[in-house]
Amino acid sequence: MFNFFKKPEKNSIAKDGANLAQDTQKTSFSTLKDALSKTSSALVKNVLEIAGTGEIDEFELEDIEAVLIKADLGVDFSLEIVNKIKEKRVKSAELKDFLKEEFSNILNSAGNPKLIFEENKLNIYFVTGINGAGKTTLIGRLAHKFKNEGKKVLLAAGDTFRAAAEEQLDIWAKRAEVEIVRRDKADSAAIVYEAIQKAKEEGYNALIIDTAGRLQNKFNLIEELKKIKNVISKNAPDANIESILVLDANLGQNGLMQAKVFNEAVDLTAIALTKLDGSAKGGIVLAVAKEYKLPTKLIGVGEKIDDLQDFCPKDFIEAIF
Ligand SMILES: Nc1nc2c(ncn2[C@@H]2O[C@H](COP(=O)(O)OP(=O)(O)OP(=O)(O)O)[C@@H](O)[C@H]2O)c(=O)[nH]1
Ligand SMILES: [Mg+2]
Repeated sequence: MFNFFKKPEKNSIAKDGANLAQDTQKTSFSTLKDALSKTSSALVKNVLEIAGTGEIDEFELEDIEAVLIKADLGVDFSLEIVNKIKEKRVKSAELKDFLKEEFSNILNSAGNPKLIFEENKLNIYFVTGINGAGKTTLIGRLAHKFKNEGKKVLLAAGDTFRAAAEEQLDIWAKRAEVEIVRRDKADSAAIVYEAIQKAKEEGYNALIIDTAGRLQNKFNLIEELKKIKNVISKNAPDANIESILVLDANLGQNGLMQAKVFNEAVDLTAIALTKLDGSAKGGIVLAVAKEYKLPTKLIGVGEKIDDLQDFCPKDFIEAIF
């Protein structure tokens, strides 16, 4: 008979631990796979279907190019891929592996996809992006994640533009149980200055800065971002700085233009792609990697507090193929 009181075997606890780790991994991978299912059909499934079997002919190549462009890979990159298929005489049966390798190469060439955190240093995460991209939500989730990892986290409510923006960040601060610097209606660069001083004096190791959503064509708002950037580099010259552009995956190609404008203003080091869940335009990850050599480091795959994932190129490729 089964004995409930039997002592666990010596290594069964370790084994359960391993299973648990595996399960967690599996869950986040299946969340990723679900989130990317539309991107996968738009990008991979459609291309493989067009290629059919045997040789890939001229007409099929044209259709493949159209599908790649429609899947937000960008015109140049799509053309480059199609030309390579032609030159290398890739056959239908080889197409999947060929694309996997091309996509992996692009993602790997964009640089380290890991969000950098340096121990014994102040780490500043400067978060920018257009209205509604998902900045504040991302900051709340990042704060929650950092807090769980035992980091001392401070938020700076640098969005003094939109009504109730500080209040929204405050709610996230409470939820994540982290501190916040907010001064209603003050100048955002002044708030960032104050937050940096506090972070330095009180030994915080992660400062996350929220900024106002802005259209990339609004000159004065972009100027304000440059001002904040100068405050950071002047007052925290030794800090590790990640300059993160938050892109809404649903906007697809428009993200490329945003990356250009924000990169010129604040020297981006990372992309965070939100709302991948339900979007068919996840191919934008490849386009920004190709065009601007900007690595995607974080992805939003749902609306829950835990639905922020570190971006892993290998998992992304596995999930879409
Ligand atoms: N489905 C989904 N929704 C998300 C994700 N990230 C953010 N959102 C939603 O997008 C909306 C806008 O998010 P915010 O974080 O307020 O965006 P923001 O960039 O701070 O916007 P502004 O402050 O107006 O510039 C909210 O309703 C979020 O719940 C995601 O990964 N998936
Ligand atoms: Mg916001």
